[in-house]
Amino acid sequence: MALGETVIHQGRLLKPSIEGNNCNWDQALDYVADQFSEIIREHGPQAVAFYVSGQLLTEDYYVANKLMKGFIGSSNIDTNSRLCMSSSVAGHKRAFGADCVPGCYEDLELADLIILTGSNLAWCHPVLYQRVKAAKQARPQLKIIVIDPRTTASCEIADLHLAIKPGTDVALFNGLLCYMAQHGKLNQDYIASHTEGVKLALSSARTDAEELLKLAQKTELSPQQLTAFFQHFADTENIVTVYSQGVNQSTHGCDKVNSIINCHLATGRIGKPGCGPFSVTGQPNAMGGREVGGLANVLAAHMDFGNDSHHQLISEFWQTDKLTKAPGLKAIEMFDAIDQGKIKAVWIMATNPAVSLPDSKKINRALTKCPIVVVSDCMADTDTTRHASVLLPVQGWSEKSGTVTNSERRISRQRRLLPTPGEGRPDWWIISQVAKRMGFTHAFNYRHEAEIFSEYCKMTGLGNHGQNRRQLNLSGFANLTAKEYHQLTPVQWPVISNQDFTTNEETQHNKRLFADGVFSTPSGKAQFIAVHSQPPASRTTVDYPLLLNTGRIRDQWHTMTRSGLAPRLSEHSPEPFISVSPEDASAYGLSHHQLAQISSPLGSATLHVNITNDVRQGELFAPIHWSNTNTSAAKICTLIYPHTDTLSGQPEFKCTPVTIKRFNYRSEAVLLSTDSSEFEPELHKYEYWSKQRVANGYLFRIASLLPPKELMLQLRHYCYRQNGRQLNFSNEAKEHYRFAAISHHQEQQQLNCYFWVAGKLQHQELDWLHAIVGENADDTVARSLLSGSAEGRLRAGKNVCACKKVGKNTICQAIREHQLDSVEQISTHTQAGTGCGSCIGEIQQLLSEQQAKSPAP
Ligand SMILES: Nc1nc2c(c(=O)[nH]1)N[C@H]1C(S)=C(S)[C@@H](COP(=O)(O)OP(=O)(O)OC[C@H]3O[C@@H](n4cnc5c(=O)[nH]c(N)nc54)[C@H](O)[C@@H]3O)O[C@H]1N2
Ligand SMILES: Nc1nc2c(c(=O)[nH]1)N[C@H]1C(S)=C(S)[C@@H](COP(=O)(O)OP(=O)(O)OC[C@H]3O[C@@H](n4cnc5c(=O)[nH]c(N)nc54)[C@H](O)[C@@H]3O)O[C@H]1N2
Ligand SMILES: [Mo]
Repeated sequence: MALGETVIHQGRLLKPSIEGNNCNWDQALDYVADQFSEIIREHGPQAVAFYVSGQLLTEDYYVANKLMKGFIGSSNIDTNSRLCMSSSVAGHKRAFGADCVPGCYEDLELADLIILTGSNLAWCHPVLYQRVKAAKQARPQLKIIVIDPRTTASCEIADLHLAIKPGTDVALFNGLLCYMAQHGKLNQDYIASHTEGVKLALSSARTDAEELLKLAQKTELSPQQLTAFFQHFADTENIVTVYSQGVNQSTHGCDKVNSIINCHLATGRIGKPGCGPFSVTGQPNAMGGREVGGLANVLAAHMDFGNDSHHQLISEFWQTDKLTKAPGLKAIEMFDAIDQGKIKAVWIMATNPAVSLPDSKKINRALTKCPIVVVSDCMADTDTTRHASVLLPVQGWSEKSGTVTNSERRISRQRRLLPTPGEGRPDWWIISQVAKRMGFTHAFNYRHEAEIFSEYCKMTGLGNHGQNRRQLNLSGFANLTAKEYHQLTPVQWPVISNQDFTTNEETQHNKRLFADGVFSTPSGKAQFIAVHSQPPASRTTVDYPLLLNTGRIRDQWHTMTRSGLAPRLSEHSPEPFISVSPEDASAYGLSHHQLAQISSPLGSATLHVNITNDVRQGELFAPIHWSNTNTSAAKICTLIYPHTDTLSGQPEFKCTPVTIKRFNYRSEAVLLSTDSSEFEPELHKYEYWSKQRVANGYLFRIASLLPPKELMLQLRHYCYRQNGRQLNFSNEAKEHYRFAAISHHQEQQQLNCYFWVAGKLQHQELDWLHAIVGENADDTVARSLLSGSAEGRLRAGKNVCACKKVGKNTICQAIREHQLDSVEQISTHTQAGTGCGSCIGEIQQLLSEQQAKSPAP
């Protein structure tokens, strides 16, 4: 709902450039093609790489993969999906013989038990979550179990929350498998007819997790909790286990995935309505990328390295003799090779690795050293574009056109809605242009994305029959006309004949895979994988006794290059924070909202302390979103070790040993400005700063070792240059200094610049500041600025509902004044929660707080 605020021209990359100098497209494309060709000539195809992303469209992805694997003749194309889904990919392939999600979203509505493990669905898949919530409201017998070391917003609808010890999921699911076996709950018919390997899997599970008390110790759950979980599973027919990064992003991510799949296979809970293991994908097109070969270890269209027939089919189809024969470097290995100088040119598309890959210092060093760094992005200034030797402006969402695939194998069209600012071009066009200039004209002569799509669909049909049948089959689309492509409505694959996309949804046969119990393995049987729990790669030590977990917050997307543009989205969590349990806070002498420094042996970050019971003692949680473009030191990947799962290559992002200490400063400031260009170059002087987009400008927070008066003098130095009438307020005794510059603008007073310096500011009480920069600085505003406390309409408080812009104080006041006692009533009175609904948990919490303060008579 906030996308509208992000499709703005501000901050966009508008022109191609080489080494910082603007150029035209021909120059840029020639340069990239020449540099890549020259490096390949001199050092071979292994000396170049593409690092791509689940935010490319399928057509972009297909062309990038075709160029690298098919024509450059190297497999060094990997994607940020390596950080996201690769453990699920490997887990699926081990169990099913192919990377397939068996079920569909409807299964969530048909299930009687949904297990959410390592998934904060409420914040990360809010639309799906609303669907689950509505299903539960309609059918209260639908039970929800959340397995997550943290208490998350998803726990709002949970009947049971298992705050598991991080990394012990394999033991938990092995325990479940043992319980099912002990209680005669295995589906012996299904096991016998459709699976292989149960004996080994069971014996491994038994040595790992048979004894309840030991399992309780291992997982740090109580025997009662464990039994409750096992019994729910045993007693319920239709179960879906939804999993995401708490499972995948682990040094034993694949084992975690297979431990879940084992339980579904052992009980036959797969391939039928309301059942199945369900990996929910992260990015809009992480699934599409997996299908067209975006990962370094697979070929396009679910064909495999090492399969001669696949190799021949693709070579003939693409008319190439250069098709690569062996897997390439996975993301972490790829950046190691760049760091070691083995890769001399890298092209980064639609991802921001300087922020999102572990061990940021190494990534920055690698990108600094690498002779040619081409970056295709829609935004001008990111941590990664800062390293670019060539910058290529692309079309972003709303401007680009193509297809994406979601978690339930559903392909949808993404259509062009808005004109592209500047000279942005589609990613597929840029790649094809470079390919042609490298001499591969015949294979990259695309005029329209529809041509690429139908070529890819044809490819999925190659040799796809009989014994060699692959699930991923889009042959039904092979002869799609441009008009049909344009009008395509969302459809699940496989699409084998054109009836698959012309018949209506209800009669479609492709909703679920493996319904016939036939899998994509050589024997046609699903494979149990014997797994045994193992501790995460890095363990706490005396110096680094706490475990750092990282993940997402409700209102930001990844590295914030786009979501950070929307003022209302940054109000939910305006600053980077670290969640700490009350026990640890007191042990480490930390207070709420104070700054703290968190360190691992690789680096450190400075964040605001958020004391909360939501994290377990000994564990910390920090969001992944902030970068060097919007904070001094909150890029959390700086601390994270590049330990990976040996099979999938996926890094362990959720389990880093760290330590924490309070960060002492002498002064703090907030600074509001409509135009921050004068001020930003000076920010590096301050020990801590963060930058937040607010309506009509920016809000900076600063902490410094300078005394307050000194900090005030420095800030005033920049702010004096701002237009308008200048107002100074100071209280020397309290060391509080406030300053405002207000100008006349079309009959109105407008606030251009404001700061407030003190030894310590009460940030929680400053939410009202977000709304006033660039706004009509009427008497209410001026008085508030002067006194430093919100008056009148400024009292609405922190935005709780981002969609309808309803503040915390407005909600609390409505509860008190109208004696409201349900979220529905609050929504009716204030409109809060009537947008996307992802704030309903918070509204419920506010209601409970208010009720606790003044219980109903
Ligand atoms: N708002 C928002 N939504 C997003 C994104 C975003 O940036 N912002 N990004 C999208 C992307 S690309 C992705 S991949 C998805 C990710 O979606 P999720 O996977 O749901 O999100 P995360 O916050 O990364 O992690 C999920 C949970 O795993 C828990 N966890 C940590 N360690 C363990 C463990 O050992 N075991 C278990 N069982 N749980 C553990 C964490 O505490 C966390 O609550 O979100 C997508 N949706
Ligand atoms: N510590 C920690 N680190 C993590 C994670 C974690 O849980 N913890 N999660 C990991 C996961 S699951 C993921 S998916 C990654 C995400 O990490 P990234 O992929 O690095 O994050 P984004 O901010 O989505 O980067 C996308 C970039 O592409 C640009 N862009 C947007 N649209 C387009 C387009 O159409 N074309 C092009 N060429 N560019 C475009 C954006 O401006 C932005 O710069 O982070 C990973 N890193
Ligand atoms: Mo992701």
